[in-house]
This record gives sequence, C-alpha cells and structure tokens, in this order.
Amino acid sequence: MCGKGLISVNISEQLEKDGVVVLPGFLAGETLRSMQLAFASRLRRLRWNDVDGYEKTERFRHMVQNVLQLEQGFVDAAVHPLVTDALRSYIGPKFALVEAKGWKSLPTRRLFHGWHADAWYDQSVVATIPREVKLAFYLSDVRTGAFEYIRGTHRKQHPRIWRGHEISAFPAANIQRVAGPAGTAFLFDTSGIHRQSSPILEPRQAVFYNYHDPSVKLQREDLEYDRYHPLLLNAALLGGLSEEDRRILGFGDKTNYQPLFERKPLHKTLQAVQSCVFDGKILAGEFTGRVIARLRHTFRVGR
Ligand SMILES: O=C(O)CCC(=O)C(=O)O
Repeated sequence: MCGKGLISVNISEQLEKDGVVVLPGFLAGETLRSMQLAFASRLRRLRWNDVDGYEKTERFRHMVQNVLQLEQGFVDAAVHPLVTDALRSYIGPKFALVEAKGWKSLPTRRLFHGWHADAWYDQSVVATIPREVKLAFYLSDVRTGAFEYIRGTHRKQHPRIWRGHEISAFPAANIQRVAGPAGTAFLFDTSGIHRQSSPILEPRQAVFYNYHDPSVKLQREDLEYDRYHPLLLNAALLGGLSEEDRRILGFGDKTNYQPLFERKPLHKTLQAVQSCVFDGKILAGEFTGRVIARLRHTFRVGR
C-alpha cells in the first residue's frame, strides 16, 4: 500500500482547495489481489439465508456491506496513516470511520445516479456545514463509469441533488474525472458536487469509506435506516491496532447504536412466499431422505 509522493499535509491542503485528491497506486500487489478476491466472493450471489453475498435495492448496483469483515487490507486501508493524518487535520480530531461498503456498478447507458452532494446531517440544527470525507478505491480497472467531482464546489451549500442545467454553469475544466487502474484511491469532501459518470461500459468495482464526526446529529432518513450503525468487524483482522485506530473504528462508541433496531421490510409478501416455498423444499428433502433410508433398509433385509 503506498500513495507515492503525497504527504498528509498536502492532502488536507488539496482537500481544502479542491475538495478532491487522487492517490494513485494506494493499493497494490498481494494486498490488492487478496482484497479483490474477497470482494468478488461477495459478488457471486445475492445474500440469502445462511449464504453471504451482495444486497440489491436498485437495478444497476450490487452492494457489498461491511467490507472491513472481508480481508486485512480493508482494515489497513481504513486506518492508513496517510489517510487518517490528513482527515484529522481536515475534519478535526473527533473524526471516525462510520461506514465501509462497496459495490459493483453494472454496465448501462442509463444515468441512474446523477450529480449530487451527500446529505447526511440534520440540516435544521447545524450552524455550519459539518465536514465529511469519503475515501474511495477501485478494485477493478476503471475506464468508463469513472467517479467525477466538480472541484471547488465543496462547503458552499447544504448537500442536495443537482440538475443538469445547473451543472452547465460550472467550467468544464473544473470537472475532475478519476479513471485509473485497480488500486487507485481518492478522497473527497462529500459536500462537493459529484457522481458516477455515464455510460458504464464495463462492470466497475469500487469501495467507499465514509468519515465524519459521529456526534453530529444525523438526518431522519439515515436514523430510520440505521445507516451509520457501529461498524461490523471481524476479530481476526483487528490485531496490532493503536489506541487511535480503535477510536477511529468506533470501539465502544455507542453514539449511533440503536438497541433493538429493526429495519422495515419492503418486500414482505415476497419474503413470506419465499419462506413458504423454502419450508416446502426442506420438508420435501426430509421426506425423500426418509423414503431412501426405508428402501435401503428393505433391500438389505431382503438380501
Ligand atoms: O460511484 C461513484 O462513482 C459515485 C459515488 C457517490 O456518488 C457517493 O459515494 O456519494
């Protein structure tokens, strides 16, 4: 893992100025390879029953939640000193990692995720725009469907969705397009205007880590979805962390822990039908097993 030629002071200065910084070659070699394999294993099938996989809530993306559980490289990237030093300086000493997920974007010419800035905090109670930064990295080579960011649009207004005609007011030269090989990373202030560009001509695999101060009051939608629940981690991958790493990963922090939280199911009938069909399959399997055992017994006794 590198990030050649960059130091955290430069990174936070560039974040202040442009809102976006590219870290070429942030992941490489065996680390990158193991992360790609682990991520790909979650993309093979939809998560279901006792089988892990991706989540699907929209047409063109397969979501992989809680990537810090998957492989050491994901944890190491989250607390990489180049990143955390820059974020301490840019967001402030209370910054923490609050979400770690990735997705495969499927090829499409449809612009399904247009220009926007990320809404996350309760806009009715803040006096200034709280700082939030995402660290993103590609696990596949990206030529199309690259991330795009309009430099200098961060920290100017509360986050919202932007329409095409509003975007034409910005000079085209200010649009930073982040294409590159797997292992390319970038940091961006999420209050700046950004999107995944279109068309997407080949599948793109990317991971996004979200850092902000967890004590900032969250918007209602995110509380209702329990979006920023404490990170789900894998004990095997947590050796060798410093006290500060543990703080960044939220060890023991119950600020956004919602006891007894239950997400509202959106597909209740489908889920009930699926459960019934599956119960039937288990019952049929049990019955067939008993018939086979009886036949075997009968033939053995008759011989
Ligand atoms: O997938 C992308 O390139 C864009 C990601 C994005 O818009 C976001 O994380 O808010």
